[in-house]
Amino acid sequence: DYKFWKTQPVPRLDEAIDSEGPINGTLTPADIPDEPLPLLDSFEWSDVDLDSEAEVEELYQLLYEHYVEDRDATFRFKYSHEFFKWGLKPPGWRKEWHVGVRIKETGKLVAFIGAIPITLKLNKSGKLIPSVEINFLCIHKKLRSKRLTPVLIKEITRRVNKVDIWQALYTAGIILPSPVSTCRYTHRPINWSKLHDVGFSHLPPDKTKSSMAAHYALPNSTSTKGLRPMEKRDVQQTFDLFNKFQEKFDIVQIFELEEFEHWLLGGQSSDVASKVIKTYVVENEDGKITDFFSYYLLPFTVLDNPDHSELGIAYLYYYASDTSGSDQYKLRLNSLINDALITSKQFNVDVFNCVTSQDNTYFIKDAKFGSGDGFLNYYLFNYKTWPVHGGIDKQ
Ligand code: YNC
Ligand code: MG
Repeated sequence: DYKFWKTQPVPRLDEAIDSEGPINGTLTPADIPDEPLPLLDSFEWSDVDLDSEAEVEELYQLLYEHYVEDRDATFRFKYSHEFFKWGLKPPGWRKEWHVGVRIKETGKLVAFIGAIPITLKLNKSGKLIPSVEINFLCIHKKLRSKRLTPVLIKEITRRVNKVDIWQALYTAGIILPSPVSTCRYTHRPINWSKLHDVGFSHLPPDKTKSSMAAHYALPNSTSTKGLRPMEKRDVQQTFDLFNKFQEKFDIVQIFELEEFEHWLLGGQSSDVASKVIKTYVVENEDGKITDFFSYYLLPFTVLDNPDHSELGIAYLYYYASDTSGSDQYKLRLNSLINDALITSKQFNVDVFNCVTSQDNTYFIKDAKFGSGDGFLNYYLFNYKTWPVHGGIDKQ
């Protein structure tokens, strides 16, 4: 019955949305307590210092053992050190938004919640909303069901409110009050045999293993003329193309140029660029960037399997094409995505995922993505707006 969520500024599940705007719009930073929320005596708050390799490793270990699993506990997300640098240290990041809880006596990190600054734009009204995105909420398995989550959420809310930000975006697999949008996960097998070996993909009764592998086989080289990895010199042109393309979606994130470079090229970190985020542009004969696509790498740990310990996974991220709105757009998008699949093979990707957001329904079927059993719900904190079909356009 959502004992905690009932007390928060979010729409009830049965609530009919009849207006748009903040749910509680009356507070100022001066109204917010200066001190952290109390914790049980044996625990203490501790900001995780992501500039310290040792502390990144502590966060890595916490999530490696205790973060999100699939329904049957066969797989668990395996976030890398580089992924934390990318996902938690974009321009404007704050150390006090990397909230840890430690056991006082031993110093062991047992819980985490993170926030990063973002700007949301509602394209229908043109409203810009300074917000945070909340991610990486994780509690050690031995401390589950003790109502620590509400404390973590209230504490990060306090810290965010203190700098005069009152809205947040977050996603979860579970249903909470109330999703502004819901997407389905879809999966495009790249290495079908391995997916079958680890129990991710199943052999249909009327098929053979080799026919399945053949069905998903991809050419070795890409087909789009002028396709190449994005470089720093492409940032401005790609940014302009992206901003124009994003206007068609109801709710989007707005980036500064520097943020765009961080999210699409990994910012200054070459480790992030090599291990996490992959972006390709299409440059035409006149040197104009006409299209781009990107995806990030986030493997699963395979739990309890004698032959495999890790599954390579790519997630489709942002893309844009200047053919959007024309008759060629659907075809163009299909060949771009097909090229994305092909390029991902070199990064040991076993399955390529996307959700049903953006214009993804234009290619999901033709590119052989299959519906998964997972859903991704998108939530806004302290903001009411009409439900969005096809997802918020973000990672
Ligand atoms: C969840 N994922 O409903 P009620 S996603 C939000 N997001 O409250 P306890 C969640 N709330 O129903 P446990 C949630 N999961 O009584 C549970 N809850 O109102 C709610 N898993 O707390 C739940 N990471 O501590 C209930 O639950 C209350 O010990 C129960 O811990 C939950 O990062 C969890 O899936 C998820 O580590 C931490 O199971 C734990 O079970 C765990 O007794 C594996 O909590 C990892 C995992 C979640 C990934 C994510 C987004 C989080 C968004 C949080 C909401 C942010 C709001 C905006 C704040 C900023 C505002 C500003 C401005
Ligand atoms: Mg708990």
